[in-house]
Amino acid sequence: MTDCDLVLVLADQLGFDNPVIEAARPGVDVVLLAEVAEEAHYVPHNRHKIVLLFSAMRHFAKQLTEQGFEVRYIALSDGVSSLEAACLTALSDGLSGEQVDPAAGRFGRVRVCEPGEWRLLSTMREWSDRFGLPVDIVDDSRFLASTDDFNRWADGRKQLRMEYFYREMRKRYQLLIDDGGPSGEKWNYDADNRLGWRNQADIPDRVDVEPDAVTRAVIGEVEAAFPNNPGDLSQFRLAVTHEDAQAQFDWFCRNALKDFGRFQDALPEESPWVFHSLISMYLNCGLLQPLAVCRRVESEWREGRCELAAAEGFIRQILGWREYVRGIYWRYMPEYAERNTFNATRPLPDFFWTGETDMRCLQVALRQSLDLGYAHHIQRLMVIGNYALLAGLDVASVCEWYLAVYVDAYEWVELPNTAGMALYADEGAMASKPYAASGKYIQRQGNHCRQCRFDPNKTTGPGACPYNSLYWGFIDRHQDSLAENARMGLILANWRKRSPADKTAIVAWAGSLLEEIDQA
Ligand code: FAD
Ligand code: DLZ
Repeated sequence: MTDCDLVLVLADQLGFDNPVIEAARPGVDVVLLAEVAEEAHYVPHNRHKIVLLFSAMRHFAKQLTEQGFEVRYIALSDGVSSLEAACLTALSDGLSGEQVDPAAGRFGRVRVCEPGEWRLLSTMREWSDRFGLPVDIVDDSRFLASTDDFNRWADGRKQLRMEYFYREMRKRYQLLIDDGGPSGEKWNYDADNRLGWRNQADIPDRVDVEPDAVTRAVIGEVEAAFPNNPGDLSQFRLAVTHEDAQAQFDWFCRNALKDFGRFQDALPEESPWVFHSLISMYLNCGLLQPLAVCRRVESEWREGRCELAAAEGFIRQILGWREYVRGIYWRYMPEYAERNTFNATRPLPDFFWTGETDMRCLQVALRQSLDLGYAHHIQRLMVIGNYALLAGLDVASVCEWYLAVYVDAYEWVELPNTAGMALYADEGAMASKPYAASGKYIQRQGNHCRQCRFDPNKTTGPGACPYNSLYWGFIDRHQDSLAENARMGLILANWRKRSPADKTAIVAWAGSLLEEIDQA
């Protein structure tokens, strides 16, 4: 058996902290990167995502070569269908004959860092038999809590709640900790981070990354190969290298972090990104590292450049939520993907793929999601997700839509956020209550309603904001199961004390809206 490893690097593992890259030996092992149709087609990925990954892969391959690695790069135009086929192609390099035996080639072993999706992991577990070679699937050490860490924390708890996990993580990494306790003596500043948008601050213009020659070539190839996928590539401005991703994050720290906290939940009509960081797509594919990002934001606070509420709010998202959702995903997969608390099965309306709806907040959020592959958290949760929850849209279809549309979407992070947080389909594993809200919430958080033909102050009749009756219709439909949740008590009591005539009218109006969705 030869000593040479074939080291497979997936498109979302493009960092030098990838454990199989850390262990790879220049001059001995061969690193394989492969652009393959199967990964690009299993959902209709946003073209921004495909361009980001393919261009970042090509840049990373060049960096690896410069560091002395032998790199085997399979491009989309090579027509290799799957990651398995890509491995077989590379394992068979130099072999000839009709029945090529990969085990007879130059490699003694395949190594890969575990993927971020159950689908791919279960396939990879069969590779060793198929290749006739050992296949090492190495733990993904790029996260701040391993799946074992998370399970140790979770085992024996009656309920899992992000807040308690997050506190442990703060202590473990000594982030925002002073004298053994939380900096500022509070663990969580969420209550300071919920301002609605009333033009209180200037939203800074983002600094674009101009596509270089590699990216321009990839854009052309992706436009030709994926003509029907969402994504307006004339607007592609993402970083595709570690340096440019770092520069984007530096820009955020200098220009937007100070306002990130208070406007974290704001819904302004005039900006897709508000004061958000736009780094999830880089963290998720390895162009930025989560701990470095958190430490930098802590130092911005310690050096007086932002308030504690902004730094804590930001660090909580990465050290808390990002790690927590990954823990939930691996703890409960594969059955997690089958959960459907409210038996929601209504087909996804076509406007999810076109953005053609008169509900202004939803139209803005859908269009930017389709065109740019980006929407900030409140758009994903309280505009699109909330609509899907209230309308009882089919859980699997909604999850597939989220996985397809966003540049940062991989199942480990998309599924718990969509099925768990937005749709409450996971029987409360992620969230303590459904994030259901009426049009009043959307009105409070932003300025979309001013340009909308629907009135958030009306619940029934022509011109009434659909979120209102759908909200009460949802509460009415699920009142028995919601009654088991103490946090829903007040809302249920409000509904139950309304007059029978009111309730009948609202439920009937909601029913007519649902029929419209079914007939569209
Ligand atoms: P910021 O608001 O600037 O936050 C900073 C960082 O915190 C993000 O970059 C991200 O890495 C992390 N973060 C914040 N919230 C979460 C969260 N709930 N879960 C995990 N990480 C978080 N995030 C993804 O990375 N991929 C997804 O596919 C994805 N799908 C989502 C689906 C739904 C229904 C919802 C409600 C949320 C989803 N999120 C997802 C989480 C969050 O909306 C995005 O991470 C965030 O909007 C990315 O924009 P940003 O980088 O500007 O984030
Ligand atoms: C998302 C994606 C796409 C579009 N294309 C590729 C690819 O051609 N090659 C590859 O290695 N990975 C790709 N990916 C990312 C994988 O789908 C990702 O590794 C899994 O979803 C697990 O997170």
